[in-house]
Amino acid sequence: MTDNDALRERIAGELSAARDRTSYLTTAVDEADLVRQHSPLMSPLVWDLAHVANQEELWLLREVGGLTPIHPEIDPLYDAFEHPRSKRPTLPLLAPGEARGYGHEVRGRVMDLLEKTRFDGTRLTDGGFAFGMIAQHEQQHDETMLATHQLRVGPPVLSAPPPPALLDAVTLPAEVFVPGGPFTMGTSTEPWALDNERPAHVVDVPPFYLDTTPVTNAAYAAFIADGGYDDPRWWTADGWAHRQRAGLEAPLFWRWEGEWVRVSFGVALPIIPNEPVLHVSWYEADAYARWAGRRLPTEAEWEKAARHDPVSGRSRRYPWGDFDPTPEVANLGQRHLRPALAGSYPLGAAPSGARQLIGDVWEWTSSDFLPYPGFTAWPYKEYSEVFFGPEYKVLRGGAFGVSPVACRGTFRNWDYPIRRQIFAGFRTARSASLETA
Ligand code: AVJ
Ligand code: FE
Repeated sequence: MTDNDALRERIAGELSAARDRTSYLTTAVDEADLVRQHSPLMSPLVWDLAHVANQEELWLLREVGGLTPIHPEIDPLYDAFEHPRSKRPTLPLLAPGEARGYGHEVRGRVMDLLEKTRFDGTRLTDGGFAFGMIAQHEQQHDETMLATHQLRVGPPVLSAPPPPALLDAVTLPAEVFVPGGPFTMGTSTEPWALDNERPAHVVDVPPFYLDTTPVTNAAYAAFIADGGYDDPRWWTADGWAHRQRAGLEAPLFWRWEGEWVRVSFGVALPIIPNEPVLHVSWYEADAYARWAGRRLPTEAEWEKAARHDPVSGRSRRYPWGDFDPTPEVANLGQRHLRPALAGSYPLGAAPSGARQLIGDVWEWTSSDFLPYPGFTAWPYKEYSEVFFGPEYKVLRGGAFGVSPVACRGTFRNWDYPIRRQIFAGFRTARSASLETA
C-alpha cells in the first residue's frame, strides 16, 4: 500500500466516524426535537446537520474538486456569521430529511473525489489537510450538538458505559513542578493542525507548579460552602458583575437538594466528589483559583506541562508521547458521557506527572485568544482570525466528547469568559519564582 493509499484510508475512516457520530446524535431524538431550539445559546440540531454538509461541499467539492455548487441558494442559511444561533430557528432551514439527504449526496461525491485526489501540489490537499479539516469540523459540531443534548430537557436519550475505575490516584501529589526555561509551543509540522496552532515558536516559561489533576466537584463544593460566590474578594470586577447579574451560585446543571445534585444528559444524581468539575465559566474558575490562593495557568504553562520532554528537550505531540490517543491514555471520543475520576489514566501522564491534560474536561487558561508570532490565516479568516482579542479566553486539552481527530497537544479552543454550557473545567497553578509569584 502506498503512503497515498494509507492516507486515503485514514481520511475515509475519519469522515465516516464523524458521520456515524452525527447520525447517532441526530437520530436519538424525534424530528420535532431536531428543529426545536433547546437553548438560545445553541442552534437547532437540524442546523448543525446541514451546516456540516454545507462546509464539506464548500471546502471539498467546490474548493478542492472545482465542482459546481449543488445548492448555492442555501449557503447564507448555513453561514455561521450571517445569523446568530438564537435566530436560526426562524430561518427556512432544510427539514431533517432534506438535511440528511444533502449530507449523503455531498459525502458520496466527496468519496469519489477522495479516490482521485493526490495529496501534494496544492496547499489545501497537502497531507490531506482540507479533508482533515472537514473531519475535525464535523466532530467539533458533534461536540456542539452534545452540548445541545446536555441542555435539552426531557428523559435521557443518550447512554454510554462509565469511564474506567480509578487505580492509584490516592497516592498522587496535589501538584507537579515544571522547571523554568524555553520550550517549543505550537507546531509547524502536524499536518492537520489548524492555523491558530501555527507556527512552532520558542517560549521561555518561568518555573511553576500545576495541579496534578483537574479541580474536582468536592473541591469546588468546598469553595461554594465557604461562601465563595458571595465574596467579591475572589472575583475580578467583570466576574463579580457577571456573577451578580446572572445570579450564579453553583456550576450550570447543579442544584441543591440537601446535597449537590448534577443533571447529566437528563439523569439527576448526587455529584461524584472525585470527578473533575464541569460547566463552570472562566469567571468562576478564576474566582475559585484566587480563593485557593492560586491562579489559572497561562496557555504557555499548560502546553509546556503537557508537551515538554525535559530529557530530549523537544515537545511531544501529546503528554504521553507521539502516538495518537488510545482508550488507555485519554477519555476522548464520547466513549463515555462524563469525565473520569481525577487521577485516572496513569498511562496518559505527562513527563511532569500531570494527568488528564488531554481528555475529560476542557481546561480554562488565564490567556486571551491571540495569534502566535508569525500567524497567517489559513484557509479562511473566519476560523480563527476574526476571534483574536481579549474578549475570548483559551481552553486546552479537550473533553470526553472531543474526537481524537480534533484534539492535539497544540489544539486551541476559545470562548467567552461567561460561557458554561461547554464541557469546561480547569486546574490551578502557582509561580515557583518569587519575583513572578
Ligand atoms: C473552535 C469550538 C470555538 O464552534 O465556534 C465550528 C469551531 N468553527 N465551525 C466553534 C468551529 C467553525 C469553533 N470553536
Ligand atoms: Fe462550523
